[in-house]
Amino acid sequence: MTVSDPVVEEVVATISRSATEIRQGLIGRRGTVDGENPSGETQAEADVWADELLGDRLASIDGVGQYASEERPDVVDCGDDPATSDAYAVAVDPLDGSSNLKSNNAMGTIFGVYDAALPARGETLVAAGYVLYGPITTLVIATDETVAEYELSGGERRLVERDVTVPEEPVVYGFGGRVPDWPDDFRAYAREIERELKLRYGGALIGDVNQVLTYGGTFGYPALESRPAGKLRLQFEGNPIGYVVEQAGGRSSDGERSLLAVEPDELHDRSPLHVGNDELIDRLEAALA
Ligand code: AFP
Repeated sequence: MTVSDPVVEEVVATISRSATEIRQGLIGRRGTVDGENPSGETQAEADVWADELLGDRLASIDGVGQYASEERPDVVDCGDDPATSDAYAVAVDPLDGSSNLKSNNAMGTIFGVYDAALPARGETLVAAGYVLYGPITTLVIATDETVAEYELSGGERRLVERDVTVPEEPVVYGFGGRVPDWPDDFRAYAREIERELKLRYGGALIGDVNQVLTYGGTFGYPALESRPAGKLRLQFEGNPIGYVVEQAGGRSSDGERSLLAVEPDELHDRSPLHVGNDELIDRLEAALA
């Protein structure tokens, strides 16, 4: 099943074809480099390599006017300005969860296709999704038509679910950050959820969100006492994941409103991130009100 917009389909096909190569390329790139990413975090060799590989390929697609990555300080202009043309801007977290590389746990590649110049509100997304490097390499793509899941092998993608929806009954939860760093209102909410659902927290947003899409529940990386904006990046993680979960019938929130409605100031803005079943996000927002 291809995506109807030809430029979006080319972006998705490029990421899909690159995923097998990225997975293979993780071997031998598990160390860290001296540099830091624009968020001040240590970079794995694989972070830099995956960003260069995807950047070159995505920036060369006709119809892609901007490429931006969690690993690069600035937007790369690579075609018509999305602000004044029908070109798209592609934002990528090339390797989400790279600290899981050392421990050989799940990781992902996240992408968002914005019909606007970056930084942009999530409401301007026309497609978003992620590759999950798990036991099987899978690809989830959300458009305004549907959310579909594919298995990837040898650069090909095979459709396994054409209408992914968040299950009605929540089963799992995962909350990031350290418990003593949680604000009291969030901690009270978390204590309720912990008594109702099963803990699933793997340290890579993509692995944890895929649990929520598969079993129902909620994932959150909340505002922290030490970091009121939380840890995760709006353009590269919050918006794409918020779009996927909302298109799958769930909700997203920064604690007050849909992540897709948050107005960014800077390309690397962080935001508290909560996604999952409607009722759980309603309760979260009530707890933080
Ligand atoms: P890394 O890419 O540095 O491993 O960070 C992964 C991440 O951005 C996101 O994928 C996780 O949900 C979150 O950080 C985990 O953060 P903690 O290490 O604080 O639990």
